[in-house]
Amino acid sequence: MARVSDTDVEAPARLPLLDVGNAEELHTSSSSSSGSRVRNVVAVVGIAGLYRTGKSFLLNRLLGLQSGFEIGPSVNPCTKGIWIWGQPVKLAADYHAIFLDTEGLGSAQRTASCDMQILSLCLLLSSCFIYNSMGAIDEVAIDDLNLVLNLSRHIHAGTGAKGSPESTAELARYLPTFMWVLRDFHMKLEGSRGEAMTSKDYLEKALGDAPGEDQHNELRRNIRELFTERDCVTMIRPVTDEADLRHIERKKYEELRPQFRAQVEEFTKKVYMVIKPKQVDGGHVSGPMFVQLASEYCKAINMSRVPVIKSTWSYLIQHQLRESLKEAVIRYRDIMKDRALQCLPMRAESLREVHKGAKAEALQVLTQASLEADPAFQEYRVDFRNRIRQVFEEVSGRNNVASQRQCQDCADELYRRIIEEKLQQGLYKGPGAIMELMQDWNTLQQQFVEKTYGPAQVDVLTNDLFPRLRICVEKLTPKPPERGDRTCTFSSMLATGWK
Ligand SMILES: Nc1nc2c(ncn2[C@@H]2O[C@H](COP(=O)(O)OP(=O)(O)OP(=O)(O)O)[C@@H](O)[C@H]2O)c(=O)[nH]1
Ligand SMILES: [Mg+2]
Repeated sequence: MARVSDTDVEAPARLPLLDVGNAEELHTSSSSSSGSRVRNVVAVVGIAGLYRTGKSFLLNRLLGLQSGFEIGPSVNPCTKGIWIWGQPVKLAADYHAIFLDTEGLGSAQRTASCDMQILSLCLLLSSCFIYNSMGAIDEVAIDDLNLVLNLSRHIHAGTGAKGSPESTAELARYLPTFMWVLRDFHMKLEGSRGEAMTSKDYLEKALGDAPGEDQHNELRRNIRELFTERDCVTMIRPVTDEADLRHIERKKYEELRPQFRAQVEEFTKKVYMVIKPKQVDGGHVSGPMFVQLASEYCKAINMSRVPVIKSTWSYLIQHQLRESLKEAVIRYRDIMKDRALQCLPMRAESLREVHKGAKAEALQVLTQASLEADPAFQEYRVDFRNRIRQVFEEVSGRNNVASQRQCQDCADELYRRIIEEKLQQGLYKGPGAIMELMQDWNTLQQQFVEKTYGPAQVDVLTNDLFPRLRICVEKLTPKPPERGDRTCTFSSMLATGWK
């Protein structure tokens, strides 16, 4: 089973994701960017429930810790806003789980509307939602969860036509797996005829319609319809002694009641089994998108708007794709700068190789948010191709200029040193003059090819050096005295011999 991650052991353990201000407005905390350290896909485990019911303690146990998220010993609410565990748990190479601890619901310090916002946000952000409550699932417990009944008034899926009422089923598509944890549960799980029952059977039974309880049945139906993937676990009290219970984090895990530990381990196993990547509309949510999502939902809530999942998500996808495209082009540019621009001139094939490598690395940046399945991705892919083509053409152009300069300088230097000086000193003479010139030309050509790179090589050779050679040959060739007696011309020379 996965345990506390090795992604960033230096990271502070718990960090605020969302603060609740004095006017109960929501702020995304600056340290929330910790979530964006995970570039890949995330699973999000969120816990919510009434205040002072051991939520933070339980979340710590999911992380294999006795103290992690803050646990308070008094009656005063302890967790405020929404907190994130700063060290994501690695589930696979490119897949991490992040954990959200939320402020308890129902405290005297908050209004029902603020509770609703915290619950909505936790539901919207999680892929596995743990609902924590004390004791059995009775009418009180169902009542306590009645906030869920109002959920569709506080969140819109945004799938239906504008203005048309939204069905519970539409919203359910966007809701996480639901795990109801019953704390201090000491009853025996058995059916009416004494048959053994699993905790899931118990949940299903408790959520079934009861005759003559129309109002509660509506709540039950709502819970059933909203959370189609659901399960339940029960736990006894972790310790029997009240004083120990108050400072539970000070006790060693091994000192907790064995049955409680077995139940916690069963619960942990279940959570890690049902945990799944956070998805919206089939698109996976990456760390940075998760932080953005939290921020956009907060903005909507603060502006007294109802967060609309679908439009927030498409806005975020566009935003993320724009960011990924920008980063990908920067990565391509940086690689081309380091591996090409610093080394100009280069052979055209070498430049193409560098381009291929840079493009592959940049493509990884473009796809790291795992949004390839989104229809908008193709558009950005085309844009990416065009932009890197532009950069490549720019680098190729600079390679041409650098190559031209290098080839020209080299051609001038070699020609002056190997041929021109000898020509001026009249050292090519007699019948062997042309032959000697051709030997020097071979040396020049060999050195030129060794010392120069890039696309201008052939151009300088054919359009600069060859004409110079032709002029030399013509200078050294005596004028043909008679028609038909052409001892040596440039073209006959090419036919006879030099490479
Ligand atoms: N009865 C009981 N108390 C528990 C259990 N687990 C933890 N506690 C105690 O409950 C108190 C609150 O624990 P927390 O984990 O801070 O509870 P919380 O739900 O996160 O509290 P808020 O953040 O204030 O909503 C502490 O004194 C814990 O020792 C449990 O299973 N049963
Ligand atoms: Mg807490």
